[in-house]
Amino acid sequence: MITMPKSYQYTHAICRKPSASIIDGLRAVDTGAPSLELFQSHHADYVAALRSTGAEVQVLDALEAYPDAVFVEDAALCLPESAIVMRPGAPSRLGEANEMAPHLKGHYTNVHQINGPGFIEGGDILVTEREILVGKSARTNSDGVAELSDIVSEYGYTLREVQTPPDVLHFKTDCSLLDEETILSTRRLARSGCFEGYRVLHVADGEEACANSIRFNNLVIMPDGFDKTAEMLGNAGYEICQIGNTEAAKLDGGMSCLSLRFTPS
Ligand code: CIR
Repeated sequence: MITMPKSYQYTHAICRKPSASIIDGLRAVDTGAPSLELFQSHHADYVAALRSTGAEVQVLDALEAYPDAVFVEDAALCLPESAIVMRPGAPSRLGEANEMAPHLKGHYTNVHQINGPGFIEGGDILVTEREILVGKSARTNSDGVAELSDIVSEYGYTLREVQTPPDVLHFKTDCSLLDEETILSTRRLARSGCFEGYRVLHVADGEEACANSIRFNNLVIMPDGFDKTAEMLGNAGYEICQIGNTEAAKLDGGMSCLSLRFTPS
């Protein structure tokens, strides 16, 4: 029997439209307000790319009360057996998790919740075929990781706590899964040794901002404008799809942040 790789073969995704309040989204460095119109256009291209692989993509309405709610990945972790509603470490994003919970209940019988006191955001979680890596960061602390670990161990997963590099928003800001064995990573993250035992492909020097890409079914979806890395991945045999990301990037967002990707079992 052929088993499908659960870490990148998906039947479903959930996205959320950007809201006009996106101009108030969190950012480490202010490089100007994102344009809602351009963000909407990039978002539509992103949803179309997900759908082009045959997945069913649910696009939720914009949430004006939460400027960062377009970055749905941070609100939940979706495994085949269950969904786990996160507890974002950014105070302005805490309420996004409860907004996501009812949508997950539409797909899953088992929906768990991180209740605290710890914090954890989905952007710090990389699910590979063999384990779940969680980077501690300014948004994710040990208590949050421990609470998640207790939940996922019920389903037989091994969780490994690692460290997001200093001044990097999320663990997956700096890495992506490409296949069962392969991780795309910045050199600064790979240097920590957290990917020992995996094949690591490094993003090209100066193209660190494309480390946040996603493998979604047949595609590697990357932000546009990182041609050296795109060429390297193409030569390595991956099917590349590049999507405009200038507006999300102003808010430290990339390809993984814009969707929850899953195959409920
Ligand atoms: C934030 O700072 O929370 C948002 N402006 C960006 C979130 C990006 N999410 C992600 O990397 N998973």
